[in-house]
Amino acid sequence: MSNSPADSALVRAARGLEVPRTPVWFMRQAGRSLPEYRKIRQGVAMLESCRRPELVTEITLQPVRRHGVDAAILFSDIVVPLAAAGIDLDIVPGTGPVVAEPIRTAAAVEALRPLDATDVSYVAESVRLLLPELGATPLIGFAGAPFTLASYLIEGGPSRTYLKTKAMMYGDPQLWHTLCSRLADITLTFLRVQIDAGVSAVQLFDSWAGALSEADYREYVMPHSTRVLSGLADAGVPRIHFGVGTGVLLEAMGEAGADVVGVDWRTPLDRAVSVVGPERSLQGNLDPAILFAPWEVVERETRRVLAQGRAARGHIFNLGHGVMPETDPDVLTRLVELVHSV
Ligand code: 1CP
Repeated sequence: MSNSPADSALVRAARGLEVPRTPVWFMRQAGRSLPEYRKIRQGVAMLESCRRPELVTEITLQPVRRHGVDAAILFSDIVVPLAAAGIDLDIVPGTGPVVAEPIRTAAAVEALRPLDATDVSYVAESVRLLLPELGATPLIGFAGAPFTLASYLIEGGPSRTYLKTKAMMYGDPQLWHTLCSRLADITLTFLRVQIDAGVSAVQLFDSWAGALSEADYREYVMPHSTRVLSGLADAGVPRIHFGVGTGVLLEAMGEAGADVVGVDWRTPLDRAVSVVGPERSLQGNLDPAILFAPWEVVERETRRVLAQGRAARGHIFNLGHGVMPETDPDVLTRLVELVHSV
């Protein structure tokens, strides 16, 4: 077992197969919590760094080397395919993605062009450089789901309330569905590029879908995420579907076509199992803020997550959301050792 990425603990747990130990990786494991990341990123803008395969390779490998995690996640961003499709946007330090001309009209939606695989050839190249370096460690590819991408395009940047997003969703459902349908096409192309280049699993990030009720999620969002996930059903790699604050959406997010449902820290994994059912695995869900508590607390909470995860057909240990930049990387390394020892 585990001499190829396709037979790794991560892929096996995602499929509900037996594993020698619970696989663990961290969302945002490559990033500002690592001094070696901060150093190598000096003087290179975020989007530019995503377009340099040698840099992507090095940054993607950093947390694997340092922490001994069971998977790498490609260093990129959910807005990379949008920029590649011609949208004028930037990732502003301390803020996040900022869109020069937010998309709020039919004309703007019409102007959104499809993504061609050649627009993101640097992503395929990065995956190809990474595979021999990673050996048996699986590489996770990812993309943003239509709702989360739409929220950045319509708001023009990060938002707390999603007011403009919801204004379009409720006020002009036809335009909303046209936009999300185009975003689903972009996401599907972006994920296929990564799968064709050799990633072993994919994660669809619908980080902000938790802003919606279940009924609205099912009506306005789920058809588009389902098209993405079901479009990859025969691609041969497990599909992880994640969002934050999605306690009431877990059932629908599983139904959308996920092999693994990602759960944030608010919903205990044993409760998530009773909602998601026995046909899917779970990923999660230690509160990233717990890593700032004394080690005894980290250990107690980690053991609780692992115990609750046993209710699932397969469990991939992760945080409930991304690593915070202020996190002590040594705590992450110790956490990986703990998960492997239980
Ligand atoms: O200069 C920097 O270092 C900027 C910080 C940063 C980093 C390291 C951003 C800006 N993106 C990234 C990389 C990134 N983004 C990864 C790398 C792989 C890894 O996990 O190690 C991934 C998976 C993402 C995906 C991403 N980008 C998501 C989904 C995951 C999540 O956190 O929910 C989202 C919502 C984004 C948008 C984004 N990009 C960057 C920021 C600060 C944000 C969030 C802004 C907001 O609050 O809305």
